[in-house]
Amino acid sequence: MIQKVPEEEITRIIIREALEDWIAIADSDVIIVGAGPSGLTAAYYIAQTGARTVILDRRISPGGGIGGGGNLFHKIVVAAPADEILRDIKVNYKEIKKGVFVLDTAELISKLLSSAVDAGAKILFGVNVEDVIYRTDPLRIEGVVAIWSAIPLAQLHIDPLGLRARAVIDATGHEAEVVRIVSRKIPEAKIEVKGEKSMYASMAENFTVEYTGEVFPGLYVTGMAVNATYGGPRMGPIFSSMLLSGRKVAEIVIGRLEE
Ligand code: 48F
Repeated sequence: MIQKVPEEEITRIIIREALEDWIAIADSDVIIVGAGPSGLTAAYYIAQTGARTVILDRRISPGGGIGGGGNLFHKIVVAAPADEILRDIKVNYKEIKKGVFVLDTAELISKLLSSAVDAGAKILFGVNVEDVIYRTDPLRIEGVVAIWSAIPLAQLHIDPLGLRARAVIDATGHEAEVVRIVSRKIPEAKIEVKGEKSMYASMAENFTVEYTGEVFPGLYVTGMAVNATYGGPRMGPIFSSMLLSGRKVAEIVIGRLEE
């Protein structure tokens, strides 16, 4: 027999424990917006240092664009040196030729997710980031403004909640949503989002890693959001730069937190 747990007790456990987490994340070291490959990789390396790391994703499933593979074929290609990261998170892969690897989408999602969680990152689903918190003198980003994703979908007029963080990472993918918000709502930040260009896989991969970093004080960008921000091409289902960009932004943010 399975032990009986009355309905009201299940409800109280869920609400009490979830609220404890929300009270803690009202003030974090790092908030990452987006649980795709770049955001999860960044969370894995940052959380290992003991920094209080939170990922918010508007969907109720992890992995962002990983699950779609290439046109729904369940494989992802990765090129060297991103295989270092695959080994860090213990993903099984096949080496097709020197420096070119292929792996299953489900395995990449599950290993990235479990590695980030085991490192100590808190991942919350169904949370939409719709704005940022900013400060002047000096002008900087100091957090995000979030609301359950179901609320804007239902077109309800409900005020969101502000969550403070020492660093905010935009890992929202092709739309660079957080950077776009800053560009639109804080004109004195003088940020222009150039928008992503058409496909040129090898150029795109190097572009992503090269331009990964701080876009504005307190705001960092990783993954496809880099290409959208700075006008780089797309690369399709080769994910080396998503992983390497996640690791690079982690190294930059860890350095800043130590300053
Ligand atoms: O799109 P996504 O996977 O971003 P990524 O890490 O990786 C891109 C690749 O998947 C692929 C590619 C590489 O070859 O081109 O597309 O750059 O994951 C972004 C995640 O952010 C969430 C979204 O639901 C997705 O899971 N997201 C986007 N905007 C918001 C958000 C927002 N405003 N609030 C919360 N979550």
